[in-house]
Amino acid sequence: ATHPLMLDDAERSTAESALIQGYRGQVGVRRPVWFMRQAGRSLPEYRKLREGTTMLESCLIPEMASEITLQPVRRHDVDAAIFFSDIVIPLKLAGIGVEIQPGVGPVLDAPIRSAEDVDKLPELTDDMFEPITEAVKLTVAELGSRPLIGFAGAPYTVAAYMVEGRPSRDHLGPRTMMHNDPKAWDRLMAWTAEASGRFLRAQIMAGASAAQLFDSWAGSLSRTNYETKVMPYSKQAISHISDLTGPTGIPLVHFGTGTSEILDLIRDTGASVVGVDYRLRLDEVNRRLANTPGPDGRTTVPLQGNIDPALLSAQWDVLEAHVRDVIAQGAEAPGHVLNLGHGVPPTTDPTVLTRVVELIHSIDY
Ligand code: 1CP
Repeated sequence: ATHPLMLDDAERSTAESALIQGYRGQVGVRRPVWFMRQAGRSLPEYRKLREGTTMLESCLIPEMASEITLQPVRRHDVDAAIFFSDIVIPLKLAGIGVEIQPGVGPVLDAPIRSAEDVDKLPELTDDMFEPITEAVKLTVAELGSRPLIGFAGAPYTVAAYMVEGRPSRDHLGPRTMMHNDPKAWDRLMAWTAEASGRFLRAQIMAGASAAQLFDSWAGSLSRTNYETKVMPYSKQAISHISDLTGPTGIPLVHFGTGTSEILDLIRDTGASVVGVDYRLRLDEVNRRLANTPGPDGRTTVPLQGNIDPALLSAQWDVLEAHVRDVIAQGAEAPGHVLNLGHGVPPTTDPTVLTRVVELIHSIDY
């Protein structure tokens, strides 16, 4: 009990096998669960530690990023840590003016509007990820064998922020640019693919044992636009780690919201696990994948999701029934790791998350 996570060796290896086995479609020692945005504003210990430090600064101070990553693991006994960082960190590290405005999200000093803007994007290097490498190493040392999940934004979601300059609902800017100035679009997407690919690789090389690509806004695209204007660059980002992934390598989760019409394409970028939002039942997701084999012949794959974040504020019996239903639906897939259908809302009572983890771990597996 001197370990910072206060777990003995047996408990730590339990947690490791649970997640990685879940991602591989094997039944491990317990039913695995973690939450997108499990670190952050729902936790009072996070708000206290962050006082006086901006969001992106906190990501670049290795001791702080590491401590914030560990907080939800200690508190909730989730089966994985997700590295505390942000999808715009590679931009910041490359020297692009970007901040996270409280209550808003990522805001760029100079949005990318033209081919000239794209041409001026800085060069990417491996040493720029030094603070990330250091933070991951510190975190992995503290975690013992409990897995750390590394992540990056997919090229489209990152490009959407770069073109809009801030969060937007309809993503009109990038959706116009991909048709109106396809050459600039291709160069922008090639740049973001490289930035995200290198960011992922840096985290894995420093010790992350799984990875997740977030294409949070892919659902704003038509299937055709996703397939022709976006998917090739998601594949390009993934190609930076393809020597490390594969059936016995690092599991790679590919998550997006509103992806019901492109689930097969989300799988066919090369991910081993499909992350699903709360809009579609997991049994239906599994059916759609079964009916749309990929070029590599794969059909169903292990799924991650999809507890509706809205139900975290519901009465316990309502939430419990929902969690049990999600587990029943997930049983049809060849593997299932519990998560939310999107991030933890900042107003969530963290004791509810702890109770959800306890519930999931208590149900026969
Ligand atoms: O001050 C704060 O606490 C700011 C809130 C915050 C946090 C905690 C932001 C700003 N980013 C983060 C951390 C973060 N971002 C993590 C940490 C690990 C964890 O999950 O615990 C991760 C994985 C991300 C990834 C991220 N950032 C995504 C993909 C996931 C998703 O939610 O769809 C996206 C879209 C972003 C952009 C972003 N950063 C921050 C905000 C509020 C947003 C979204 C803004 C919008 O709605 O467009």
